[in-house]
Amino acid sequence: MTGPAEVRCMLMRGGTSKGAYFLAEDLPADPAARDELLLRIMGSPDPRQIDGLGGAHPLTSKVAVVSASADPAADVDYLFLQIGVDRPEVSDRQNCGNILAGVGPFAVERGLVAAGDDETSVRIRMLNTGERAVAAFPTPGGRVDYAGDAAVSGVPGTAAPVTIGFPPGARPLLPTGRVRDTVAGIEVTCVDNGMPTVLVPAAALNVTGYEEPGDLEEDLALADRLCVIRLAAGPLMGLGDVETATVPKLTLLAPSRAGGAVTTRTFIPVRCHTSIGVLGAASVAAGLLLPGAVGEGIATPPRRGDRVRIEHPTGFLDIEAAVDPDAFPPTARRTAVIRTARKIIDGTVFPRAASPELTAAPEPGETPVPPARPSGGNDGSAPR
Ligand code: NQM
Repeated sequence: MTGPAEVRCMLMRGGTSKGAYFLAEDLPADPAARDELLLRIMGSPDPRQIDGLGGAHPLTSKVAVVSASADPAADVDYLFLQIGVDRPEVSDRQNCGNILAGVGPFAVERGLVAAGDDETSVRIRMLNTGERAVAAFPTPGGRVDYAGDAAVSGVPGTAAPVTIGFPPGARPLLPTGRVRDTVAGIEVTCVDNGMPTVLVPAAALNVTGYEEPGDLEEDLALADRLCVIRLAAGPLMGLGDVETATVPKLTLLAPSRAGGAVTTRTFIPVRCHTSIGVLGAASVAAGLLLPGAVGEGIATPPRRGDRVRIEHPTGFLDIEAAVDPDAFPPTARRTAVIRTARKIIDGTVFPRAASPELTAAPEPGETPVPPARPSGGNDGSAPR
């Protein structure tokens, strides 16, 4: 495939992630041609992504594709794509709430949505899941203002707040239909409040849950157990075979050490997150609010309807979450979060030349090209 020699692109930080934002009309309409082009733009496959925009980590190897929505209930459509770091894979099987934070500002920057005088609110249809979000952010004088005093743990400094509300989704909050499951001999709670997530007590895996992400990634016995749990939980959650998928995520729970509801370490699904995903945190918060879930006895019970503070390796993430645990099945009522986003570069990206040997997906068990550490998922994951 050849594709365009240059593409309009905006590089943005969204929450604790960074990604390349495109108008859908600036990319090939055919998904295979689009994905092949995006691999070349991001510099994948290559553990360093040295020849592209990617930042050599799944949290910085992300793409947002945005277009005006044909749905009258939405202003824009947002498709999230996770670009493999060391594998030539592009996945639309998960959403991303951090990259979502940049979608509203990007839509205004590209003229898809007219800015309000003070603040602009953008209704977003998230194509990965079919769910919706509304993002509100300051636009004084009709221009996006990225400067402000909102702090996000894991991001240096402060920036303008992007307030994101999620109406209840149509997907079941408890994808297995149970508040607890025994998976690979361990009691877990499988929950999906925007991100399919398996909650696992850290102690059940013989870790404290306070370790540094890098130390957890080096624990190969832990990696093996997490892999077994994930592969068994995926089908139970209705996700089918998840061997090459980036979902479900696995979140280890330990008692709070800083006044929050709980401490977390999240695997996405093989690399350990340096903080926690937005929708991942929304799922953890909803899971903690469900009586009988594995967080009981570990988490400090958040009062219903309250802000749930999820601690993570670089601070905390506050989620406004309310569930209706008495409904059958239990449902989420409300979820909201404050993030920040920032335009980093707006311009033209020049994709690496096409070379078939770099973009062909390796057969299972085959070493990715170029030779790189093998990975357990399309997230540029750690050796298995
Ligand atoms: O859960 C990482 C991130 C994410 C996803 C991941 C996210 C979310 O931190 O909404 O934001 O879980 O792969 O960007």
